[in-house]
Amino acid sequence: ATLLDSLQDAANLYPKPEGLKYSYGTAGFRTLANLLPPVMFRVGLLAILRSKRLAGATIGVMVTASHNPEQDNGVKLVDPSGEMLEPLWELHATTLANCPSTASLLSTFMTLVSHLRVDLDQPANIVYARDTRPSSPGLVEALEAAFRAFSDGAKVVDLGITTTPILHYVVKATNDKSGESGIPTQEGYMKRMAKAFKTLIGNRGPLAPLHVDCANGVGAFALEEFSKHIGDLLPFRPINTDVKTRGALNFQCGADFVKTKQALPPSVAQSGVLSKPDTRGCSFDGDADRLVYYYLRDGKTFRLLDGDKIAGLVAMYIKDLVGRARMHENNEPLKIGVVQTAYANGSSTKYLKSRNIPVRCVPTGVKHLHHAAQLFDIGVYFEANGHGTVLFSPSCLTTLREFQPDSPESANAIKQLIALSELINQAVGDALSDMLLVEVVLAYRGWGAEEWDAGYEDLPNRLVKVEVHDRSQFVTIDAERKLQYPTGLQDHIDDAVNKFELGRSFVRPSGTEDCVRLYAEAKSTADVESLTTMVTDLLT
Ligand code: 16G
Ligand code: ZN
Repeated sequence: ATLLDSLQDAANLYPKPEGLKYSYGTAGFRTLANLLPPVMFRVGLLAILRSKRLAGATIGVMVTASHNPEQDNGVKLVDPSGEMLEPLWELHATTLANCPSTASLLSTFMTLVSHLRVDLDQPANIVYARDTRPSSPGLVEALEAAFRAFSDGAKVVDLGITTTPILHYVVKATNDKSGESGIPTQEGYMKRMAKAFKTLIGNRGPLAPLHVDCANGVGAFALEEFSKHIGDLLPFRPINTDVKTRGALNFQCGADFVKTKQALPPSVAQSGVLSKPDTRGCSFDGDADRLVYYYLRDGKTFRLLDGDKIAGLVAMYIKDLVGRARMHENNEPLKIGVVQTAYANGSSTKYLKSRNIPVRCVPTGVKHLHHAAQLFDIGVYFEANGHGTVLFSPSCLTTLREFQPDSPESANAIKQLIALSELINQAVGDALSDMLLVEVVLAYRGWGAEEWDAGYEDLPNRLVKVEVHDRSQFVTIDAERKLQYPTGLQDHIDDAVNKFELGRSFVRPSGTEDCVRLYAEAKSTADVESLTTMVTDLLT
């Protein structure tokens, strides 16, 4: 049979339900799992086209809906560098997903082949993985049906159940033939991180036990696997590791719960483990690419250490190491910068700027932060919600490797910077790797969570969802900090904001839900409440 014949037979098994409109958003396709099989099939086709277009470079496919409820699922593609799919191709994904019939799917497929100049005789290489959702195996089958339709055999590797960042890492490492990105397996990743972690902790270990909320998701496996590689250097106390019980994933736990509710997961609160002095805990999300920390001040008051706090901690640490490396005497000084979104707490931005760290603001979504961070020699990026990582530019890595230190202190700092670049996932933020990074900095400073927290005090803030008639009417500019449309609305928001000391507020359409989001911050809690009400009233 020809390719079109086998595609047709396979596609007939995955008809698109009528009346649904799918869209490849900030986090790929994401919706109720039972609506996704046709999408999976079509994503499989696009993954193959993308790989063939890039002469057989390995493309990643991740099946997950991250922090969303268990009944949701989703899928996203990973480009050969380990980054998110190129935006132009997101549109092709949406086009394929919405073809109403097999006939239109096949003709659209062939149109893409010719418009994108895909040579179908090229090889295709795909790596895919899924999270712990009960719907994931069925969705993976739909994906595999697409792969099988190519009789010349797309070469596929199934990583099974693993985290989003591990999949990104494997894609990047598979394509990096220099070997510098590491061995392209989960084990290769764990060993590389463990080695770097040991170098960075040096003789400061063993560290005090760390409580880790795994959101009842795949992070539990990654954590368990990693702990085998470091012995008792950092003893983990895992919580919410139940990946079997239906409905447990992300339910009343995980990074999104903690950040949104600004509270401990009830399971952690009830266990009482954080009430002892000098304890700290952290939460992953359902696919382990988000991380937040917390502790109880005086054993009682919940204190959140979110992505902003992590960025501040890490940027100051790297600045310290770069200073101690004393590289500036023969080289251009390394440029360290931090990338945030409009959601970053105003106090965090001020904290960094007052310490001479350049800060850039970009629109929401990992890919925007990632690209902006690549413009620095060492770019630290974190969303307040806990997505983030640190990128070392290729030239920075070369400079570090070739640098001839003139003192033991400098040599040691260089060694630590190189280890850091191996500890930190260079493809995408990883809760596991970010957690180790935080632990390294705390150990280096001799700090507990409380000392870390003391760096600055968050301004009181509120984030609310507002249902509007048509969110596409809301168009933002200035990295989402201002509205261009609806005309005139921004002036009214500005008037409201100006009534409050340290007031700030912005409105943006959500990229993942049918609503707009309103963020407000101000000097006091009462002011934030008033400002939120005033801006909400402007929207409804
Ligand atoms: C997606 C983004 C996340 C962002 C969130 C905002 C990725 C991998 N994920 O989950 O970074 O914070 O969307 O959602 O880019 P919103 O547009 O609904 O506010
Ligand atoms: Zn996630």
